[in-house]
Amino acid sequence: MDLEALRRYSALHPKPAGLTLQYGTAGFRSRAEQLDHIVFRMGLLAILRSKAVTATIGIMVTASHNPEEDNGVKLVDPLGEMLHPSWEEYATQLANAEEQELQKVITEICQKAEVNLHKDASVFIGRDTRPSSKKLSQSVIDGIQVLGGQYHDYGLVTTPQLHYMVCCQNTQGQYGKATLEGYYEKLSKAFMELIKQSHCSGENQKHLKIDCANGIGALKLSEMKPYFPQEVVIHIYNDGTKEKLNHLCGADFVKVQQKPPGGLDMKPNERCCSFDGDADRIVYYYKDTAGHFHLIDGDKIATLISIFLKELLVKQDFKMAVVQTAYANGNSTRYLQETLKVPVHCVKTGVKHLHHKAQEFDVGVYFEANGHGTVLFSKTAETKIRQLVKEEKDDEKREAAKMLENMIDLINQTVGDAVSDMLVIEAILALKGLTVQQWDALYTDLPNRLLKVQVADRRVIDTTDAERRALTPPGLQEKIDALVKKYKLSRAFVRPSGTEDVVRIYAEADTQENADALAHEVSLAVF
Ligand code: NG1
Ligand code: ZN
Repeated sequence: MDLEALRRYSALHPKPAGLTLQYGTAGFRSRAEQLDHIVFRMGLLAILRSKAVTATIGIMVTASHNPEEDNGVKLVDPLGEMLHPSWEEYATQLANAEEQELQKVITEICQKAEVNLHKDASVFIGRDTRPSSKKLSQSVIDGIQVLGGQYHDYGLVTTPQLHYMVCCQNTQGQYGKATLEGYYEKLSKAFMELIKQSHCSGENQKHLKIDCANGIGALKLSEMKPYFPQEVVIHIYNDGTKEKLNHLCGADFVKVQQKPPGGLDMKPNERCCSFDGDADRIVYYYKDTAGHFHLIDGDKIATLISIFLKELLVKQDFKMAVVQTAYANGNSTRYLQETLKVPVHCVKTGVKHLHHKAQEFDVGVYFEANGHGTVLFSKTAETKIRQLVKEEKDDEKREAAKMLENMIDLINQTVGDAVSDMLVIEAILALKGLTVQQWDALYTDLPNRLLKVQVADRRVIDTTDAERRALTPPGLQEKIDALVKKYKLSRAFVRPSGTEDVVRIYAEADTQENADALAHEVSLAVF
């Protein structure tokens, strides 16, 4: 380790006195001006991680759906997954070390994680469109250079594109080519193959309006446009040329506010969707002829995909399951279990938990209600499907296997991906001849409300049972139980956010008034 370089560069990226941050559900998130030392140090950590696992590691500068003034950084592990939980603690230690302790902390990490500093290292970097992202990604490079290693800066990319690149690189191209063209070609080819098998699609069905949250999604969709087949005509709104990132628009705004984004003019029955600021989430919606807004969230996306896959998998001996979090609408869980007869599992909030659980099945569909999700196919399932495409004699079965194979190639299995998910959804709607209204009508969401409140210390709330029950502070769960009992079809829970300094409150009940009242009452109980 070049100690002189470490001293010199860390002095250029000083840690504000008294600031402590934690590697949370989505890495580090904070006001951008507090993050320079963090990203520099994550550059250091990415090199250590790369040396530890002898693979390329990704580092993404983004704060997703959070306000434009915020920023964040997270590391991407070799197969495009989130950073291994055992390293989150190292990230937090390195982030919070005083300058004079940096070398000691690095040495400790090397000892604990058996990192050989003489090994090669390689890091892929990406960033979103925030004004602060470019400078922060330069600081990442400073960190990389201090410890020495190769890097490739992809510049402006969506979060899932960076995950894809890392996976391609570490699988020697088996997952695809680690370039943007490679990504566009892989997705568009699979999409075109899939919709070749569809029969319908009137003129109206072709059009899709997309709110890009004034973020990176707009840029990347524009780049991808030449690859799109005529069957899909996309119209991009909130492209970042006029308004601020995530301001009154984007998937998180639409989901939490349960209303359409600004900047998108929606006619009755038009199919619309919103990406979030780094294009890893998507929600759909439409307005009916009476002017009522209908949200189609991650739960309904998971349901649509499950229906489609279940039909194709019917003759295979594959185990399929859906993974949700406590935020999943109660009626989605009921529909999946009781009508569709698909096993459903509930895990803690955070993509890493969903992804991990979904890996247990041949086909694991996971979605957060907020629209972050994907489908994982086990190696065995994938090999079998690809083999059936080549060898199956029965035409119908071979066609089904072909569709599954194209689905495998279309879905970004590394992480939730708004572009890939959108193409999956568009393909399924076309193949099944479903309108957005028919999709929405699969089940009716229970009225619900998501609130957030600021408390002195959100960590006083400790939860259990996939965050559905509070263990501490004492007495809180009993109060929530008593409040829930007052309403019909009701459910409520609280948990500390992993990305913001707030406590989140979720409530469901038979009517919107009751869901709102229950959420409000629970929020008062939290203080
Ligand atoms: P927190 O802030 O921990 O609730 C939010 C989302 C998560 C996940 C992360 C990462 C909700 C209720 N929570 O986490 O599901 O997407 O952000 O972006 O939507
Ligand atoms: Zn995001």
